[in-house]
Amino acid sequence: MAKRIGVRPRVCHANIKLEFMKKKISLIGAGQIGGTLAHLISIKELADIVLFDVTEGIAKGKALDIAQSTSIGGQNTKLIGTSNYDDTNNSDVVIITAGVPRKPGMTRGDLLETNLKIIKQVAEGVKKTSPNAFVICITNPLDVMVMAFQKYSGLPTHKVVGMAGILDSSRFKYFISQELNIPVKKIDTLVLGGHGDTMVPMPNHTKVDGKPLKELIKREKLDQIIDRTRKGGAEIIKFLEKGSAFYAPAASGVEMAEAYIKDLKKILPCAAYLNGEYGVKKIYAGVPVKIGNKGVEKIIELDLSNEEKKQFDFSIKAVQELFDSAKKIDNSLKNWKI
Ligand code: A3D
Repeated sequence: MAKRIGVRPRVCHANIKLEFMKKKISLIGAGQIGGTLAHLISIKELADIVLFDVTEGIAKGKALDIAQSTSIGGQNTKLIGTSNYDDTNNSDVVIITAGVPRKPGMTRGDLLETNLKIIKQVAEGVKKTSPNAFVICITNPLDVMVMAFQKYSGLPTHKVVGMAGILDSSRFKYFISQELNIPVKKIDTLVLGGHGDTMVPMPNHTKVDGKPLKELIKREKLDQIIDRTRKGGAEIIKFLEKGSAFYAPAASGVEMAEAYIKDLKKILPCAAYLNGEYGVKKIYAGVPVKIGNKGVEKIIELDLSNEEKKQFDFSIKAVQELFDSAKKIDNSLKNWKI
């Protein structure tokens, strides 16, 4: 297959027609999030899509269904479903959702052993077929799965990121908008740290229509919203009984892919590799990053208050402890160096 080199003009017929080569996004895992990602990406015509799953029928069935929906919307997006990694060759972006989701009462850490094995298989497939891709991991437990993927695949750290901060921030923002009866568009906020119960919503860095959040909300109510944000995933799992959230996680993944493909240089909270930033070394955790066509182009270091730094460090400790558990499950993770 020809090497993809981004936008390339092609000449057709007698008239010179410039047709721009589309990007290619491969979705590893065609379950709830994978299918929703494919649908959103096709609606936006962001790229051609390969839906990959070990259960081939799911990938093929969803790809065909979404492809048929483009006849209604008129989108020019190609979709295929497959269980063959060769079909994902030379993807520009790979989004990983392969793995099991939580059931009611489970923590993300309970998924560690099962999903670690799956991420190892996925990393081998992606390394062989799309070593130059921008890889967004969504599989839980998020921060540890991103680290494991990076270590198994050997892809550069600025091209391997995790999706969590956008989702956690979207939940925080939504709850604030509901409480204050203000459109979400007018709220700027973010959530840092690991994607778990120790995540760090940042009220001091939250503005509502330009005003500091703390001037608009009582401490007690704010604490309730922070707690609900931290437990946002579990709240949905409890309602669904089977499976976990997928609409907002997929929308968050698409925002990251779009920032990369369109070189938007957007600042987004993502699980990124820290090598000294925020006083932390050799670990992935949620921080604001600039995403453009080189991947993670910059880690944005915010001034944290003492309390925020304490919470951030506590969250990092939780990520480190879970990664230590991963090393006990797979010895090969011990010897990896970034
Ligand atoms: P689900 O609908 O079960 O889809 C997962 C898919 O992965 C299934 O279709 C499986 O067949 C497939 N799969 C399993 N093993 C492999 C493999 N080796 N290679 C390729 N495909 C495989 O789950 P989902 O889409 O709801 O969730 C996927 C993951 O995302 C889970 O681990 C969730 O916990 C996680 N998740 C993360 C967030 C974050 O914010 C980070 C939010 C919500 C869900």
